[in-house]
Amino acid sequence: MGDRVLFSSTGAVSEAGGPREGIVEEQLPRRNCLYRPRVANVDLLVLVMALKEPAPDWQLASRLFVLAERQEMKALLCLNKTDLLSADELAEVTGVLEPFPYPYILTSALLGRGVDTLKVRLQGAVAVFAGPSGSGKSSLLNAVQPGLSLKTNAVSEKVKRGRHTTRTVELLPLEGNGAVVDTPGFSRLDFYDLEPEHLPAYFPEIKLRAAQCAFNNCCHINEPGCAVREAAGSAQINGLRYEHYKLFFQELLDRRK
Ligand SMILES: Nc1nc2c(ncn2[C@@H]2O[C@H](COP(=O)(O)OP(=O)(O)OP(=O)(O)O)[C@@H](O)[C@H]2O)c(=O)[nH]1
Ligand SMILES: [Mg+2]
Ligand SMILES: [Zn+2]
Repeated sequence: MGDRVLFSSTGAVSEAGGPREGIVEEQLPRRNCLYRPRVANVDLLVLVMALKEPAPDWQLASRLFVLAERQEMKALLCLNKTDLLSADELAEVTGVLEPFPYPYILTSALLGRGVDTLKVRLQGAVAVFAGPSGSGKSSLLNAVQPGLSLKTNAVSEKVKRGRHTTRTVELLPLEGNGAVVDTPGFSRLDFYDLEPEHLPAYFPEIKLRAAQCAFNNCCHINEPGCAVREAAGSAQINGLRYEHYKLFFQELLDRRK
């Protein structure tokens, strides 16, 4: 899905207003390709994370952003269901997230908050919506373009988790210019064939700082003179993001053993 092809039209129109008939001459090279879901040529990865019901999973967010970096996709975070939080609770969350290396939008699919900003971001792009089940991916897309009429479902009363409502992956054209892919929710994400040494390149804020480390092969774990470790928890590097970096680094090391 999402592949670009060289198409020569034979001129005939199949049905009234339907697509033109023709021949697919050639599949053009893929700029990138996500494996789960399988979508090629994605410009933008939109991670939809609910702030409540279900509770946000920041580690999963960091994992997905590593994937986006590896695929050279731009990334955007939608913090959804803001209507379920008080102003104080919201300020607390955004405080924990600062500094954050990716743009984020505070949204409420229910109230329409942030939807116009999201619309602007989606213009002219092929965007994939990803995130946990029940976070509101389909609801947000319906708010962006009501004609999509995507199926949504209440999260379970008891465990406050989503019910895996979206089950198929579909490329949906947007009014104006652009397309979106709604995807099924997930809660686990694996790093395929990633070497621990390459991990710093996929944390933009770490990559930026790494040039100032005393050793140029610094892994930013416990080396002396590590500029990354020094900056963690400051205005340069979010402390939580650095914890995720260390966790992923160890995970990749353990896997190699
Ligand atoms: N209060 C509130 N509820 C929301 C918001 N966005 C979505 N919901 C509700 O959350 C539930 C899950 O929404 P969905 O859009 O189905 O979630 P999803 O991310 O597409 O879930 P899957 O398809 O299972 O991955 C629905 O009951 C929505 O009405 C929001 O901004 N605020
Ligand atoms: Mg859905
Ligand atoms: Zn370092």
